[in-house]
Amino acid sequence: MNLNPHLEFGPAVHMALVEKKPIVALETSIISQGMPYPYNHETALLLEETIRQQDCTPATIGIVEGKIKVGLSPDELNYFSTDGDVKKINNRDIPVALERGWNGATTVSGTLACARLASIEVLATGGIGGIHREFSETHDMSADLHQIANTTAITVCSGAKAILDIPKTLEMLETLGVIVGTYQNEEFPAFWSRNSGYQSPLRLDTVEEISAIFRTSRQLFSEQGFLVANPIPVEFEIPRNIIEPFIKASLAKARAQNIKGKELTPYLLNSLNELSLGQCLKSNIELIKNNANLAAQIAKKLSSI
Ligand code: PSU
Ligand code: MN
Repeated sequence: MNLNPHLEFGPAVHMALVEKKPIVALETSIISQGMPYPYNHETALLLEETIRQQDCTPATIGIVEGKIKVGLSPDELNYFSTDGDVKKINNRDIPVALERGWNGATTVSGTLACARLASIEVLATGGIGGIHREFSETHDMSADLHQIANTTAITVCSGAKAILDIPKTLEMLETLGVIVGTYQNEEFPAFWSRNSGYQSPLRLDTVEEISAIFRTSRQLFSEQGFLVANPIPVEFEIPRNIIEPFIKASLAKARAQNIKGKELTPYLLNSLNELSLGQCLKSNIELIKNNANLAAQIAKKLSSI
């Protein structure tokens, strides 16, 4: 057990750590900044339930009054879903949030940093942050990429959000030494769509194969990230030609209103959801659920070997 004074565990996570049972970490930025109420709250509960159904323990991670809470309580999940003042916390913000006693919803980078402190090796999310399409002007590249590279953990996602520059994001993941593979498909997925038009560096067909590669990586290197891209189930996907005009319109609106930095991702997600009449949100929920399910299978496999 980790005795780091900044960490607090929910009772189920505490038990699972003591008994060395499989655990899947979940981020909270997707709840507090990524989805509107009440869908965010329903999704938070659904993800935890999906993980429990695989005999794994969910650990939804956030910062509560200046402590890293690994395994939020039902009341805390409700609070993170409804309070508009919960801050978006990436990896660099954690010490500040703790020192100032904030409540904060962790992004993938923030959640991975906390999961590592708690010795949790598998995380499920929707889409990771990456290199934004206007990178050459803004230099906006999500902190997720560096943190994924520096954490020996498996991040299960549905690729990078299609609002990003997917080929540049893939290039950067290679530069940073991250193992990247797509589950049961050839192409790297584009979040709402199964295919991005870009080949994935690896195709991964089984949970056994994923676990074996991770184990070997862990034996060789103290820090190497592993990104497993899990395409959205076909019945919930939004074809690229349908979503792309919505993305272009949302990016244009963001530019006109000078939306930048931390606000950009939540702004674009919200705009896309409006333009697609809720279809983006529906797909988003389905793909994360699918990722939580795969992450739990991987965590189970890892704990059995
Ligand atoms: N995926 C979603 N919704 C989200 C995010 C991802 O479907 O809200 C969040 C994640 O927490 C991710 C973050 O880590 O957006 C990336 O934000 P930025 O581009 O500011 O690094
Ligand atoms: Mn950014």
